[in-house]
Amino acid sequence: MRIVVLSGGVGGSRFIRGLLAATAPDDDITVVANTADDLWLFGLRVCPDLDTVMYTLGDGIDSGRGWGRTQETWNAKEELAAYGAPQAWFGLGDRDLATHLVRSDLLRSGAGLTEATDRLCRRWAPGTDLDRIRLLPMTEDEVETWISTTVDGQDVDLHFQEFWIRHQASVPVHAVTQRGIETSRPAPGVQEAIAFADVVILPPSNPIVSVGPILAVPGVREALRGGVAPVVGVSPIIDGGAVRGMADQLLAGLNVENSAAAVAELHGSRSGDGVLDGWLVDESDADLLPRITGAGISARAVPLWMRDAATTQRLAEDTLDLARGLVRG
Ligand code: FO1
Repeated sequence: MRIVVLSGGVGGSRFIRGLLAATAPDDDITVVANTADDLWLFGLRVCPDLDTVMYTLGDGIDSGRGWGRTQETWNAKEELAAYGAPQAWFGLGDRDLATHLVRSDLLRSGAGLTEATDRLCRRWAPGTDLDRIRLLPMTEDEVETWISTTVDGQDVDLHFQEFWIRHQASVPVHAVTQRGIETSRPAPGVQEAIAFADVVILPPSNPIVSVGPILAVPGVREALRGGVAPVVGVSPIIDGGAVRGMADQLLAGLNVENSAAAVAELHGSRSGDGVLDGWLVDESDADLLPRITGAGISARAVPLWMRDAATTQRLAEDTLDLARGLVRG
């Protein structure tokens, strides 16, 4: 089976682990990761969602934090703070720093982000889950999510990472823009992977800043809508709250109702001008099923909490099961 997953960082990576447990070794899994979280930091290109997928599947992740490296130290970060460096708010770990140095070196030498990602994965893949997937950036062009907000009475635009890390998503969200998205192109292999897929999955990643940007790269929606693979998503909202991160603040800032049904409607049904064929909600949201099916999206209520390997594998199996029932002619 050929599976494509359009993934953000933490939630998407956890789901992919379950998907690997739920599939056979000869199943072909391509992960298209969000790159709109990326930022320039002290001259280095940092790609949080690509790194989170790579570290999680490559067993280098600090599973407590859900991002960054295990056995991490923060000497460089402390020294940067001592110098009063303006971006010292970013959690730049000493081990993680090596990833940004190697990637930035590759990019400077003319490699695209796809090749740079491939080169980094060669270290992590052998003998790990990362070896069973192909990790692609959504685009090789620079796209960044910026948040229009108000800080100390001043209207200001913040890079998403500054909004999330420095301000802990505690400032108001007036608008979310993906700078550069209009002229971005799908990375090599993305449209082909979607065209040849048997199923495309939207895992429980943030709909605004993780899945949203991938769908917004010109050509991706068209590939999904034109492809034969059913597109099935897993709600990142359970019982009116984000499972993790700041999806609820972002949805509220954009006047999108904080519910599993509203996110499904945001992505839209393929029978309309959207991309979804199926949508999974948590059992606590079963009352939303009629609203979702009414929007032209097949829906099921299943346990959505990824508490451990078994529940995560079960969620992946439920996702594939829903997709099997939707195979399109
Ligand atoms: N998240 C935080 O909450 N604080 C941090 O200091 C932080 C640093 C960081 C460094 C590298 C990296 O790959 C991810 C990092 N993240 C941090 C997570 C990151 O902001 C989010 O995972 C995504 O960008 C949003 O999904």
